[in-house]
Amino acid sequence: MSRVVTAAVAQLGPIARSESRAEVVERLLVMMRDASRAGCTLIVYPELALTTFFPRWYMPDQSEVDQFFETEMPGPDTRLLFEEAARLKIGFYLGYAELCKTEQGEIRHFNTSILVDDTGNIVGKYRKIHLPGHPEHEPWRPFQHLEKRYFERGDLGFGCWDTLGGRMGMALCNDRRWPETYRVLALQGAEMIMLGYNTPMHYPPVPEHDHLQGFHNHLCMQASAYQNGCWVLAAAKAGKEEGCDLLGQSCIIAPTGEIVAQASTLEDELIIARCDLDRVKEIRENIFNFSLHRAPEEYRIICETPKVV
Ligand code: ING
Repeated sequence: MSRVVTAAVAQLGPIARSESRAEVVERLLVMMRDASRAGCTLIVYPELALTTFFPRWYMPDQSEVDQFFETEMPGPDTRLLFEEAARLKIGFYLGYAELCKTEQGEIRHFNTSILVDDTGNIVGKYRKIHLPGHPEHEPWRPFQHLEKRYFERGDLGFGCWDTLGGRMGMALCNDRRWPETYRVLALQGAEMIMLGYNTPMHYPPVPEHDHLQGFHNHLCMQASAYQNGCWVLAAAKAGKEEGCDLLGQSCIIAPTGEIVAQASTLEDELIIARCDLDRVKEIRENIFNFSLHRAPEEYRIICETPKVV
């Protein structure tokens, strides 16, 4: 019996700074209902899907920064999403800014994603490991990218969960550019890797690469889907958001590296594909049969040093 998961990727258009959580959740619900009507059992939302991409601004006042974070999940505004998911029997991946307290009462800030099953239960959580950008205000930039200031590096590792008909892995945005992300998940048996992203078209440190944002976006994910034999579901926050142009090109990529569905607008747009999880075998049992062909004893340097030796 084939293991086909009918999956949706919900691209979000711009979220204004003034937009409330409730207004954003309503947009998420519209796409969840569309996905359900199309027979989907899973929907992937973008990174930081509940607010505008606030790391673009330098905010010296931490209480202003904290307004973009969720202190509970589900919370008063997001509970609707969980309830509708359970009613429609559809699971979802959601990216959001997580503010949490340790037992010792210290406050932590993470760029987080959760995996919610089709009964509305949170079955998995991931906290972003590859944080791009810079920690201090850099006024030379037309806009900031202060993820290294506002978030701590994730402390949960890269995880996989058996849910929604397959073995699911999660990542967030810049993680998708690093081959280690997918290999660590694939070595845990991930068959489907979900991720959301907010990617400005303009990259201030190297503006001559701006025209390559779309190419690099798909290059990383297509290569990694193929080299690890897994499905990749990628949801963009897209369009001109608070004056900053964000890349769209949300997509669903097969284990062969082929894009099987792609967004064509910079707005809220649903893309859908029937993902046969057994297709991972075409790759995993042949060209990238890890146990037959990998030589980890030759790769030690990858784990022993963060930089060129
Ligand atoms: N955004 C970007 C990303 O990795 C970036 C950062 C933009 C890197 C443009 C390189 C070029 O897609 C996040 N949120 O990680």
